[in-house]
Amino acid sequence: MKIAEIHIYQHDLPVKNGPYTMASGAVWSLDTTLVKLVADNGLVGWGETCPVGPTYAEAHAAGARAALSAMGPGLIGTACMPLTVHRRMDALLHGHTYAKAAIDIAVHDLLGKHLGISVADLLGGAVTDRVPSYYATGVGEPDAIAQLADDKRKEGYPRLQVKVGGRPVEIDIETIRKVWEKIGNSGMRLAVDGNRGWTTRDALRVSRECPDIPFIMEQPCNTLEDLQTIRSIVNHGIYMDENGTSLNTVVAAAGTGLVDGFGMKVTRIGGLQPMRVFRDICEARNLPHTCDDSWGGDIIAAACTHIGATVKPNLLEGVWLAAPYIEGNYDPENGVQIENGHIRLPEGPGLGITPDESLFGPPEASFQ
Ligand code: 0XW
Ligand code: MG
Repeated sequence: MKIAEIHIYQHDLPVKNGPYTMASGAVWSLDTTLVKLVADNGLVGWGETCPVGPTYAEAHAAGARAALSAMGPGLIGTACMPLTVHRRMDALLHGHTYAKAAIDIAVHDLLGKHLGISVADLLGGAVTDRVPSYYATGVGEPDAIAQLADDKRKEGYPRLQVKVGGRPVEIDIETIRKVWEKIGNSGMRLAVDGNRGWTTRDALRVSRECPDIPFIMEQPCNTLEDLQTIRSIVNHGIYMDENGTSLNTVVAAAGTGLVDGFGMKVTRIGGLQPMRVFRDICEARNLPHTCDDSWGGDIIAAACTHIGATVKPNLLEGVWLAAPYIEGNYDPENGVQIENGHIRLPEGPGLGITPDESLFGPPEASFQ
């Protein structure tokens, strides 16, 4: 089975009750990119990549489509095998993993359909069909975030991620304390995500002023050097998110004990092929991690859920989806949903999603 056609679509995803606010800025609507691959046997596979605005990571929406268009002609005729396709993409363009991920996801969808198995089984085998999610708040007022935490606990989420940073650290400390007053005795796990927004001084202060609250600090500061600086002087576990840009960084961070776990994005690492390697590195080192993406609709949501379903349960920190912030689904029948804080693994071969193509309009670029 070979790639015969590539179609690239642009689609807007407005933020429900927006904006969504992080230390790096507020977003009102996200610009997502969809890729449709048609194989020489007529089968169709879908991929997606959706940076959460231009300042969260070294990725932006128009950049994804430019990179995909640069690679498009050179991918026609390539065998629909994940590793083969990655090597071909690397021969055509250096870096730009978040764009390559859309092709990678579509190849997994195609291959799963071809073999008649789910993407989770292609990735090693699902261990569950009910995948735990976690809820991520935006940066907000302490009382409002504490109330939201309580609501999400009642809804059944096993884990909460509270966003902090980009404002006086005293307000972050007040928020953490108020959230813990609500969820402290419930068993709900807590991550505090600085999204690179704290100085090392801020991280140290938060850790010293909250010694009784067992949260993990997710990407508290901007750089790897910052994480090295605070590693031995804070009393809280540290997870890497935005700095985990490649398998090379992950191997170094896991191998040197720089972090206690990861927040990982399928598209940032380059798609499901590198994500399964990341999963296995984490399992070898006994490191917990999430399986997320920065944003996106049903295609991304399904990809994250399929890989999440294969993670050793005690190491899975949850699969985050943008679904609570998006109106509607691409697939009106089998769209991915979060119910009681958990996600049902889509059924059927491949990703198990059949998008309503009419939502996307005509492709921005096509290659065949
Ligand atoms: C909570 N997320 C998974 C969604 C936003 O894109 C940010 C991200 C994170 O953990 O940084
Ligand atoms: Mg994060």
